[in-house]
Amino acid sequence: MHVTAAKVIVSSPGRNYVTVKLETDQGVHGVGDATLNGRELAVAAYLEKHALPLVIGRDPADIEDIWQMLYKGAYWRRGPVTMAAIAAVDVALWDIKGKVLGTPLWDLLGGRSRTGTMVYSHATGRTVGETLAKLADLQAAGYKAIRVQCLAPGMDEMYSIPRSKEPPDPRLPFVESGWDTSAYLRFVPKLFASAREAAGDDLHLLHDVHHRLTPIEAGDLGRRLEEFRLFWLEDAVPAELQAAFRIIRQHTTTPLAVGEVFNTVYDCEQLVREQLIDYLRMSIVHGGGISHMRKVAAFAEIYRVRLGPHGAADLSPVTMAAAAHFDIATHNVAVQEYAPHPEQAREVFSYQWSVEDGYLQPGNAPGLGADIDEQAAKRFPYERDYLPVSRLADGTMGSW
Ligand code: EZ4
Ligand code: CO
Repeated sequence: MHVTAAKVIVSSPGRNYVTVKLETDQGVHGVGDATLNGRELAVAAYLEKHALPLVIGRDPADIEDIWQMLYKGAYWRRGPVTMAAIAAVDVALWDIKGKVLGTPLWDLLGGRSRTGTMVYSHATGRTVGETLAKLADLQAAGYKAIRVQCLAPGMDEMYSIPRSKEPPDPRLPFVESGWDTSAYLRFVPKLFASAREAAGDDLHLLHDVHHRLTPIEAGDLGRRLEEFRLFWLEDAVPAELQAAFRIIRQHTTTPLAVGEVFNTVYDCEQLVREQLIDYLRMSIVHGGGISHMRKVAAFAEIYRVRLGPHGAADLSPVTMAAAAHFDIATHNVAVQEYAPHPEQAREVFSYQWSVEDGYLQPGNAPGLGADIDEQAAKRFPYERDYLPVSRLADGTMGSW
């Protein structure tokens, strides 16, 4: 058996997605997600011009060897563009293997470790009232874990809060100005006092700081949130400096999560080995695919670190399919982020996974149980889009 064609499909059904499709001489094909939000075409070019020509003619059964060939053979290792490209090929190969063997991926990965993977959804609002109303709706819909985000007083825009106005020039990043650390730090404990009171004791509450604090500020926030018993505090600081988490750990027992931007195990090696975090947020699409994430999970398991993979809407339904299989099979997965995709994505992607009563289920179709409709994808051409950038009140560039 060999790969006869390898395509990159870039489409924008509500937002941009980059999808790899591998075809074989046996008529079986596989798909993988390569979306890197705001830098989509770099991955598409990496795949089209450099990686995919190396995959054509190979036996798709040899997943590990193809992974190693793409990783080591490039000489230039790691990085989000390279690893998203490798991930897409890897997932498509696992999809083909499952279809050839007539087996869903969760079965190939060792069978079920749980009956369903708990997901967390997002309660987000511009006011506390609006946020608590969403929290109540999601709780009523059966979610067991909910991330709570709300605009702090005095700010008019904030990450993950719906925009109040559109960018002045859609070709440029939307500038989110006026980030005020002290207003945010004063506000968040009040928000969680209200959220815990409204939600009761059983619901898991999460919060994402989105890389905005210094280590000592993060330690202070974590300490003041302890009484509200968060499931986790995410991305409290930018994580290029893994040792920074030692400072946070010295000050708080609030569980810490980080890693949605990590690409390989080397990005979290110190965090895991020193047990500086409780949850690792790496995803299949940005973490080198199923093959690399299996190694990451096994390494984390030794140190009692659990996984809570990234699952924002910029991770396509194909990544969510891969996650559904990986999560149910992997012993140390604790929770999976889940954000609904734009409605038009259903016209381009078909998939078997589902969220039922707050749990993610992979379905029983052979392989991934997900596919792309190439004709439908053509109706949604790529649209240039950027992530916002953040500025402090005095105009200094901040972290987003
Ligand atoms: O900002 O997916 O936890 N989720 C997040 C996301 C990320 C986006 C970046 O593309 O922080 O909303
Ligand atoms: Co996040």
